[in-house]
Amino acid sequence: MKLLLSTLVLLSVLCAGGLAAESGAKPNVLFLFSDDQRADTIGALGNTVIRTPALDALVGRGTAFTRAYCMGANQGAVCVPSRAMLMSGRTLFRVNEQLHGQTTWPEKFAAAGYTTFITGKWHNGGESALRSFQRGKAVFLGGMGDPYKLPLQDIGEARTFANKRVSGGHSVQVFTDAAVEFLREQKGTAPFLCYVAFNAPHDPRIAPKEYREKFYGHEPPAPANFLPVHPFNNGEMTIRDEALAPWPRTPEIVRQHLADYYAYIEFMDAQIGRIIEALQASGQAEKTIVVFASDHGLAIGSHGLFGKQNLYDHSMHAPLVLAGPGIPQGRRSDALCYLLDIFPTLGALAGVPAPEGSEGRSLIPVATGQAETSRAVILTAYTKVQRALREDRWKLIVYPQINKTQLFDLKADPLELHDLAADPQHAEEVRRLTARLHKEQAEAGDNLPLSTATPQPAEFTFPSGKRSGKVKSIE
Ligand SMILES: [Ca+2]
Repeated sequence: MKLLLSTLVLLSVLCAGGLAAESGAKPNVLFLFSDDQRADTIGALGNTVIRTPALDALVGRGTAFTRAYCMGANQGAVCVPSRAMLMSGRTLFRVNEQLHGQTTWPEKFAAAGYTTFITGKWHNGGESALRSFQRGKAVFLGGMGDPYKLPLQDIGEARTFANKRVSGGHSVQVFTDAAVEFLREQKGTAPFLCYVAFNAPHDPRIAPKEYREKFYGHEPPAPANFLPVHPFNNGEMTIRDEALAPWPRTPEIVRQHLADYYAYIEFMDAQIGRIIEALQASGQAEKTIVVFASDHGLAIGSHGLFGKQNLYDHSMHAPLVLAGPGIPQGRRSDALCYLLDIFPTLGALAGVPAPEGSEGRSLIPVATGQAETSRAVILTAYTKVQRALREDRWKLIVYPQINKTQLFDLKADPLELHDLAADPQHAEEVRRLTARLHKEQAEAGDNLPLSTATPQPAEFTFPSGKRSGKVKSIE
């Protein structure tokens, strides 16, 4: 039965692909990318509090990849390497964060005849932005800040920057206006790649008041894996993102943060609805692959953490949905994958060859049921202080600076609450996964030792008294 289903799905996909091939047209790509959005914040994927009708509709007409991961970061601003990996298809230890000398996927789309356009957050240096897109409007080159006052740039046909003044609007709306304007110009003469990178729901989480008001007195519940304090020193306990709330964390303050976070996602969802409407009005919707993803997740109270500088699922797991020609409708895939697999997937659907060095794999075989798995394991890394390996069932996290290991049975304990590493019953699992982690590190070009002769103190004593009001900017 399963084989028959897979064959039917494959046939319908091949038919859709065949139609595109008959007309000689390459599919358009509308790529919607959010910032710091946990995978558990989409209504159609199981969140009963948040309202995300535009994303829900996308889930309904596409395939949701429910185990997509950011590979991690060599610095606190996890956004930067995540986006560099996305754009190049390269893995963490082989990507250059500014993409120096590394060809990007959008460059290859342009070379294949696509009109390429960017609006929103870039974050990987000006040179690579100009090289990667032919045109851009309201491009935010990097960092963060008040969404009503961001410095934005336009990229002209001559591939130079022109300053743009934000005229009082919210940046998420400004990016949406730019995308809508671009889509209105599209008449089907050339295929397009339209990349829209929102700076939401990244802090400062300033959604318009009417979105925030809906949650006043109706704050979302604290995460089920909420803790007042992380139980040990993970090597990055007091970085800027962690200092956004005082210690010990309380359910009340976490719920206030989540209210702003959910409001910001709902506001962004309304803007995504405007973009989808513009796509439909352009007459191009049938020929357009729509992608929605985020650069990584966020803790917001889970495990006593607030940022994304950790390797728990809430922080490295990201939402990923694809819909359009060549993508099965209304499907879920639990295949393990990386965000850096997105562009190789689009390349496979559009017949665009990979840039040199791209290591990502097309997700089409798992989406269509031709293959059960794409990757057997996911390696994640955070600076020199954390390494993790997840398989279908087991996950190992190692903290080399304190010689600590955690083992989670994700099947029984998806929230990563019960560390089994010290249980003699699971000693063999820890040995096996540690060996596999070493192997994956070697293949990825990561030479960090998993233990140290001079460990740091494992206890974490949180800063007491009034926290400092000024925190260093880390995206
Ligand atoms: Ca981010």
